[in-house]
Amino acid sequence: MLADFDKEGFKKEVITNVKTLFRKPIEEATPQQVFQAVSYAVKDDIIDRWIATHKEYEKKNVKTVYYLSMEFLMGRALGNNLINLTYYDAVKEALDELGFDLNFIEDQEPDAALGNGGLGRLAACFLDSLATLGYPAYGCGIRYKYGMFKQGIKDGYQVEMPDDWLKDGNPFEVKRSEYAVEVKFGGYVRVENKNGRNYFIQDGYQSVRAVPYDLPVIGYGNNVVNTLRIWDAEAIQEFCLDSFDKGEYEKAVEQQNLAKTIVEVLYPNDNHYAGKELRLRQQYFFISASVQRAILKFKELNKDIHKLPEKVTFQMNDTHPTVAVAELMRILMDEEGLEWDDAWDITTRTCAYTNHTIMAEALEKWPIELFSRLLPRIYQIVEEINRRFVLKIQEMYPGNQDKVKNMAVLYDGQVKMAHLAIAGSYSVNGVAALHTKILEERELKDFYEMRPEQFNNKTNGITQRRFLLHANPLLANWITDKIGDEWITNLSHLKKLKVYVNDEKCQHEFMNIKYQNKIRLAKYIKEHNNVDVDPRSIFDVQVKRLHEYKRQLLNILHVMHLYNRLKTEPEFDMYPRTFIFGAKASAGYKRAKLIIKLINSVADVVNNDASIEGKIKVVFIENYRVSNAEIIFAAADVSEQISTASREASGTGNMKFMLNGAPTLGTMDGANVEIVEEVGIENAFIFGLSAEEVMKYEREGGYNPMDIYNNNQAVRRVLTQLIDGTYASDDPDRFRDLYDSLTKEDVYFILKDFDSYAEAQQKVDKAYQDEKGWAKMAMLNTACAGKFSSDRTIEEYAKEIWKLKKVKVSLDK
Ligand code: 26W
Repeated sequence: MLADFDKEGFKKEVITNVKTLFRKPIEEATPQQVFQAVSYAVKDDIIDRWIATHKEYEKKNVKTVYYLSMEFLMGRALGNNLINLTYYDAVKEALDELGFDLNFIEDQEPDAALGNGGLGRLAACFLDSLATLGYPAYGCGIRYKYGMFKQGIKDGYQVEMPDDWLKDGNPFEVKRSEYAVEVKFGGYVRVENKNGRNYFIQDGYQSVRAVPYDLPVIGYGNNVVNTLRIWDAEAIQEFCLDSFDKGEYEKAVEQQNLAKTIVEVLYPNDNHYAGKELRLRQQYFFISASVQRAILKFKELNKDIHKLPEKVTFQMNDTHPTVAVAELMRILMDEEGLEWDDAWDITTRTCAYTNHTIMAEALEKWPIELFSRLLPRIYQIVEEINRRFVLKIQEMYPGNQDKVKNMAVLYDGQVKMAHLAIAGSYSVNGVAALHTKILEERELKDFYEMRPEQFNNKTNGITQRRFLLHANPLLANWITDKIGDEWITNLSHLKKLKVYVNDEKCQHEFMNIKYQNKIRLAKYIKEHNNVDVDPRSIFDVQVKRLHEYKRQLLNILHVMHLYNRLKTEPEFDMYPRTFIFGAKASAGYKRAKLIIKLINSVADVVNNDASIEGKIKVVFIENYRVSNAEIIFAAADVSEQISTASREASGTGNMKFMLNGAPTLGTMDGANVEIVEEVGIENAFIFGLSAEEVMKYEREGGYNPMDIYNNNQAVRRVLTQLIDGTYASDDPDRFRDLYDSLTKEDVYFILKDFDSYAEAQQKVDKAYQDEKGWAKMAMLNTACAGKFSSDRTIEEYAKEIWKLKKVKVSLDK
């Protein structure tokens, strides 16, 4: 796929852009300005494809998926756009000739961090795959002014700083004022009878203008450019400065403030529902805008609204966009004039729902009082959905009050968003085989029994374009040398690498690439954390959101245990290991923040103890995010995926490590199960309770952690060190909360799994010292990663849920 790239023209355009944007010759431009100028030049190349793609979609009147998501964790755009345009190397060369290093220019771009973690990054990978496969799709979300907070580490503690990602402007976005729509909040519903039909009219409301900004999503080498549409809020009435009428003035200011607050900031909670009114406002804001716009677009090309399900699917990314069900009903009835049954039939053939978590504290349940006050018309519709749904339950299970209690949309004074999503959708899917099984057999059992055909699994995936081709150019080139470049758009080709895993020369090459990537990461760590790490040590990595169920605490307790052994067992030896952590904790999640402090406190002690001769290093990488993740995955030797079995719906970091040749050290949880299936259990380090075992303990009221405390000296020792000042000499009680949580309940089975984890860790130590064996294992992980491409996932969604057709786009010259 040779790109028709005009290098000289491009160079000229960069120079011109610097001049027109910044009134400067390029020699005087700052790196940020060069980044802007380069991005605008690249955007020029994107625009024609973008227009051509949408022209083709319109011409063919294609079915389109609207991926509705509160979060899109896109990371940086420039490098990825160049990769997918297949211009990366050519632009690198052009910039070299202008005296700039492309990598350095890429580093000037702030991450678009409009997401928390797994769910948001999955949405970003899906957009990449949709465009690459040529499927018509929009991502619909919010243009948060502030994305995921920037994390600093001060004195070992996390501090949060605002992420002002738009401060220099976003060169790739296009504001589309012509597509603005109005979104209404509050007020009351008035009924008006016209020609014998009741019309419901919202009055006395406050409203905002939703204005879309479009970002291009570029398919790999296929001229397709899809759209990520993120909504900004503006006041309906322009602020009228010369209005001295007090009432008018206040109203104008109020509207401005309402608009400003709605899109101000991404809620930094991951897997934890906080029930904030502003969050519900955000949800309705972007859903109402997206659904209104989608219907208007549909009507441009189609006459009969009944055909909507043939042309549109709204895929709801978790329950956050679930008001879409009621909003679509509202539009179909109040604006299109359909009767309930007709509208409901269309809605339930248009909406589909993905569940991403079984964590009870993540379930969204809005108090009816709040919901009905903020969204009076939507609430009426939800009430009617509930009334009819409950009737259906009673019809199927006469006299069974438990079923109603477990499944109703409205219960206990709350609107249960998951129940609304299931009632209003034709498809409900989990994100890994084990997760879907748990949904069917436990979490959503009653719904599954009522309508089993509605349920399906779509195991998550990741895009190899970002997480191998862009993140790990050395390995990408090596793979292409060996098996050609088809893996870029068909990852199953990686299995051709299997013939090389016993070849010593290949093993050397592969491990040497890993070593080069470890040097790159070591340099990053030195620059950003000022810690020296030895690239010859094992890089053992756990990077993900900080959450008790993900068990970073198990990892650091084990580090404390290893340190104890080095200090007290003269015959104990281990291969040098660098334990690398990266994690943001929700700002209000105290225990998670304390775990970060513990990791840093252990680092302080261990890293500065010369007596252990550098056998253990602990590093906490500040501000873990998509852009540094790319460097981290490429450099990892060991992938820590150690969640309590049954808790991690899928995980996607596990797949990124695997693709980059790092074996999994993990529990049989989420997609780890499928990773082991692909690579073979002998090429992973599996430990701990199974999901079945965990769930059995839970049914029986938990287990007693004191049994382990009393019988396991190593565990007792590290627990005692949590409260004796070993890692908190200035305040020995600092970590008491962690001690208490482990000894009283240990709801995440950390002590229960400790021995099994330590044993698996010993196996890692031994396995790594067998150089050839390790190289083979690492290569097999890469070779067997084919299944975990988001291209595979999206093909499954497109065929089985969305029924989309691929579109080809050519550029008329
Ligand atoms: C309402 C607060 C809230 C915020 C975010 C609740 C739930 C969430 C997300 C659903 C949490 C999340 O990111 N879940 C992760 O989704 C990934 C993609 O499917 C999975 O790989 C992870 O296992 C799952 O934790």
